Formats: sequence, structure tokens, C-alpha cells
Amino acid sequence: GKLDSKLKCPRSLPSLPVIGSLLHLAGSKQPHLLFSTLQQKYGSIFSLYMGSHYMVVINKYLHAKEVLLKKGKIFAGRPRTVTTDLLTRNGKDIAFATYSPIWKFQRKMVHSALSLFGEGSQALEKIISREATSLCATLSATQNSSLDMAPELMRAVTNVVCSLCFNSSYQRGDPEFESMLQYSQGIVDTVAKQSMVDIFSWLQYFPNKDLALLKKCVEMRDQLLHQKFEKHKEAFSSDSVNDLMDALLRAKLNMENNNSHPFCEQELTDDYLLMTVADIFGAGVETTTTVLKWTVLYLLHYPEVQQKIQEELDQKVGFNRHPLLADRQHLNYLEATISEILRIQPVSPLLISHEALADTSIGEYHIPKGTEVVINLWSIHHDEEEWDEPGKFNPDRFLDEDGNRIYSPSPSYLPFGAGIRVCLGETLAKMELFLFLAWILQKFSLSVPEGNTLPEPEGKFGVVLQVPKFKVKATLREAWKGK
Ligand code: HEM
Ligand code: PLO
Repeated sequence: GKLDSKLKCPRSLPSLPVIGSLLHLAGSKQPHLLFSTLQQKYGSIFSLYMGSHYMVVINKYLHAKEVLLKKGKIFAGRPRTVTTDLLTRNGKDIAFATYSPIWKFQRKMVHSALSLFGEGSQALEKIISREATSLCATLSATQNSSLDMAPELMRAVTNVVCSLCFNSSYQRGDPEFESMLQYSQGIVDTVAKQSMVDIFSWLQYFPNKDLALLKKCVEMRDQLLHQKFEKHKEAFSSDSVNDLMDALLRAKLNMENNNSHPFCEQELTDDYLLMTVADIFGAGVETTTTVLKWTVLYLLHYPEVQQKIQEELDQKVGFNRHPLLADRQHLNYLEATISEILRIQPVSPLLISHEALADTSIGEYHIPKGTEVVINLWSIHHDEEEWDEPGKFNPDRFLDEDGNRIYSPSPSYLPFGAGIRVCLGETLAKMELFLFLAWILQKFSLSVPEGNTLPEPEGKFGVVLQVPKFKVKATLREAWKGK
């Protein structure tokens, strides 16, 4: 438009034909850290070419809020990539699907199913507490030995989403669960990493180890999902809707019975239902497990934080009952610790890329339609103008002088994103994080096993920011001995 002519373009990294700015991006530095460093030279908003694909990187919360909230609808697109297309049958899921009427409907279905089965009711608290009981039993049984907690945390979290999605759960050592651990890791390792196949899509036609692994893992996942799907279809009755899968089947049937075509000729096929559950399942498992692993790692690095959480638990919950969701409002220090973990190690350091659906602007900069917009949440959460010593782990920054919780000391805090693409699982995730951690720390003290060295808390970039492996010794606390 006319106005646009006054706008400038974001400063661009030097770029060559075909490869674009890749030479400036090559090296061992992880993308979120590299983009954060590049700000010093190119400013907080800059552009680059991934091959021939134009991309803008945002490192400040004011620009991020303009993209996510003020112009949320214009930036609600998602770029297509080879790896996410493979994962989602060409964008038939929610997270990697671009803006469309079907996407809107999928979000709405999931949103109402989540409030139906969980968030509003006590059912979810019961499910989480059941899994917390089982997790604590495992910790008891392996007490004082050197334990990799990752698969245990993962099983607890998996069973919560499994109950929500399929009304089922896994025992320890279940082969189906073991295979799920395996394929999910394979997917996290290979999908949506701005990898070379995603930049040069023609590379998919050449032998490629990562792509082969992704294909194999997606096949394993699809087989498992398909089985669950067929069982639900067989047993389906619209009078008894017990889980997300049932809710999706009912929504589809209703639509067919009403003979309505709300999506302009686009049909809500089984693929859409399957990919929707796959998304919720994948997001539900990988994100929450990652945050729990980060929390345990930080508690080992900062035993004084662990001790403070336990003192609060002892005072507010005591030893004669289990922690409840209702305790959330009294356990300020635990809540502040969770908030600080989500700040210092954001699960999704670059969110999921957005795409401009029309010519538009960010601040004083012109953004043409089709631009990929990367929001560097890492920079936003480590912005020195917004946070006091951002590199320091300090739960106290989320508390006032009287120890009361403040939502955020800075507006530069967006762990779940914002706007129409905001995370669908925020409430669920926060319930799980709170309850699992409260249950574990009420009963156990966590420490580094003798002879082990603890890795530094440095994440590995991927579709989630991955936690280094480490071992834990869980010791039953004094008050619980003999109980
Ligand atoms: C999207 C964070 C847990 C489901 C997102 C986004 C972030 C995020 C940053 C991207 C927003 C954007 O692209 O602008 C987190 C964190 C979690 C968490 C920090 C845990 C602490 C969950 C859970 C579920 C879930 C448990 C499942 C119930 C989703 C879905 C999307 C999403 C479906 C895609 C939304 C869309 O593109 O429209 N999440 N998430 N998340 N999250 Fe979460
Ligand atoms: C995790 C591995 C699963 O096997 C598939 C999957 C589905 C949805 C993805 C999730 C993975 C990673 C975390 C994502 C989620 C959708 C929203 C969430 C990207 C790849 C976040 C944090 O944005």
C-alpha cells in the first residue's frame, strides 16, 4: 500500500544467491543463541535468507506482542517444511497447520474437550494424583540408587495425556510405552530444526539419515495411533464420550449427520482427527516432561531452592495428606520456581515459526506477505533491559518482598506464546507441573549420586529445548520413614 512505501526493511544479514545467509549461520552455535548474539550487530529485528526463503527474526517483546497479539490474525500462518509435512500429513494437525477454517475448528474441538475432561473438573486432578502416586512408588523402590528419572517422569506425563486422549495408560516396562519413548525421541531429534532439508526441500530426494529416521519414527507412531483410533471407532457411542478421541469422533459424526460443509468444500477426514490427537499427545508428553527434567536438574544445582520448596510444603501441606491443586495458591515459592524454569529454559526457544498472511508491518518495518517470522523467546527471556541478571536462576524474582506471587516482574515473558496461536495446553501443563513436583518434593529429597558429575544446565536446540542426561538419588525424607 501507499503507507508501506514509508516503511523500511529490517536490516539483513549478508546473503548470497542460492544459499542465502547460510555462511553466516554455519558453525556450532545453536540457533537461539546465535540469533541472540546477532542482535548486537544487526539490531533486535533483522532478516536473513534461508536459501531463497525470506525470514525475519524478532528479539524484543514489543515486536513479539505486535506479531502475536495486535496483528495475531495476519501472522497466524505457519510456513510449510519437509519435516513437519511428513509429521502431520501435510499440515492436518493444529500446531504446524497454517491458518484455515479447519484449523480453527480443530482448536475449538480440543479446547472444549480439554475443559470437559479436565481443567474444569476434578477428574484431571485425580488422574494426575494417580500417576504421582505411581511415580513416588517407583522412587521409593529405587531409593538411594542412581536413577535416570527421565523415563519415569515421561511415563507419568504420558499416562496423563493417554487418559485424556484414549482413556488408557501404561505400566512400567510396557513394550508399547518403550517403543513410544524411542519414536518420540527420534521425532524430537529430527523435526522442525531448520535443518538443511527444510531449507532446500529438493534435498529430500537424496539419501538423508535424519529424514529416514523421521520417516521410520512417524510410521511407528502412526501404527500405534491407528490401532487406538480403530478401537475407538468400534466401541464408539455418542452417549458415552470418555476421552478426546471420542469427542473428535462425535464432532465429525455430528457434522456428517447435519450434512453441513462449514469448511468450504474441505472435508474433515479421519486424517485430521488422527493428526489432532497426535499433536495433543506429542505436545502433552514432550513439553511437560522437558520442564520436569529441567526442574529436577536445577534443584540438584540449587539445593537451597529445593529446601525452601520443602519448607513451604511442610508448613502449608504437612505430612498427613497429599498435595492438592487447591494448595497452589499457598505454595508461592514452588510456583515461582516453575515460572523461573519456564523463563530461563523456555521449552520452545523460537516458538513455532509464524508466517505473514498478507503484506504488513512490524514496528517501522515493512513485512511482505509470505515472510517467515521467528520469535526468539530465548532473547526475550534473557533481555538485560528487562531482567536483572537474566542468566541467573532466581525464583525470588517472581515474588514480592512479602513472598507473594507476582505474575511476572517484566512484560518480557511469554513461555506459552500469546494470541490466537497461544498454547492450548497451558492450564493442563501448569496443573501437572505443580502436582508432580509437589508430590515428589513432599516425600523425597533429590541429590547427585556419589561419584556422578552433574551436567551444566545447557539445552540442546530442537523442536523442544532438550535437557542433558543426568542421574538422581531420591531419598525418602525423615518424616515419611516408617510410614
Ligand atoms: C503451542 C509452549 C504444553 C499443546 C505452543 C507454543 C508454545 C507452547 C510456546 C507456540 C506458540 C506460537 O507458535 O506462537 C508450551 C509449554 C508447555 C506446553 C511451555 C509446557 C510447560 C502443552 C501441552 C499441550 C500443548 C501439555 C497439550 C495439551 C499445544 C498446541 C500448540 C501449542 C496444540 C499449537 C497451537 C497452534 O499452533 O495453534 N505451546 N506448551 N502444549 N501447544 Fe504448548
Ligand atoms: C514432539 C514429538 C512427538 O512425537 C510429535 C510432536 C507433536 C507436537 C509437537 C511436539 C512433537 C513438540 C512440541 C510442540 C508440539 C506442538 C506444540 C509444541 C512443537 C514434535 C510446542 C512447544 O510448541
